[in-house]
Amino acid sequence: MALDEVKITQAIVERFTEKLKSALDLDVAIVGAGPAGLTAAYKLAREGFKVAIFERKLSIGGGMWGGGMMFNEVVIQEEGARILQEVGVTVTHWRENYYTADSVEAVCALGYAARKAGALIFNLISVEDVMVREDRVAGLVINWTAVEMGGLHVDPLAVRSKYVIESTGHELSVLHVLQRKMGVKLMTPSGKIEGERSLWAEVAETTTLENTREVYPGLFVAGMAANATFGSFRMGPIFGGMLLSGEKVAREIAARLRGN
Ligand code: 48F
Repeated sequence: MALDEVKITQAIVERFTEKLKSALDLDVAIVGAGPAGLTAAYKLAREGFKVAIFERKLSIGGGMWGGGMMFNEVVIQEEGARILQEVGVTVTHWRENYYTADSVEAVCALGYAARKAGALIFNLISVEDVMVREDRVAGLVINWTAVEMGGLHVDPLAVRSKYVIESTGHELSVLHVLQRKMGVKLMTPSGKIEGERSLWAEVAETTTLENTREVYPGLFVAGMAANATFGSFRMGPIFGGMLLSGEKVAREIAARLRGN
């Protein structure tokens, strides 16, 4: 049968529009498709919640893609290895509590698991602000990354969600906007973003989990963004904490959504 370029175009436009329409009213909107965001999306979608991730870049995976300094292997501890194995990644024991995985395989598997569980993943869309109601975050303000990169004056669109997860890594881009525009008191020791500290893997891995929590009503931080919020250390290319953080934030939000 003859191929019609306009039908190809129609198919893309219609299908994408259906996808975007179904993401306008969510249980959980996730900002950033790094390992923490992907794990959270997978776990929440598997429980039947309506979830979408918005990722600024063309590719998902955030800082996991490139392993350590472009050596495309990641290190995880036994606790985090369980999550990678759950989504089908081959995890190999190195020594003591160090396990390794191919970073490309890990990103692909996490993304595939999240999609197959029902989470929507939108790449090339940047979150430029949040939507607020009274003293609560009530959704996201989104725009094309191309608009952001071009510095174009184009108004954004909005997505409603019961909860937002910020998993934007070191950048912590959304919370910075909320703090700057709303001058709100965050649930941190100083009431403000505490800021990320230099490299200390052992402490950083533990605190990532402790810092994975609600920082403003309706807004949770996960992954490296959690440590940047609460003033903890960076950890370099060890990823167990990121995966466990995604799992924890999913568990806590699921409990709230179920009214527990
Ligand atoms: O940085 P990233 O991988 O965050 P993570 O899941 O994992 C951190 C590790 O990669 C590593 C580390 C631990 O071993 O220190 O850095 O916490 O992924 C964050 C994603 O968020 C996207 C960004 O492009 C990246 O893919 N992102 C950041 N700001 C926005 C955004 C935004 N405003 N809108 C949409 N996506």
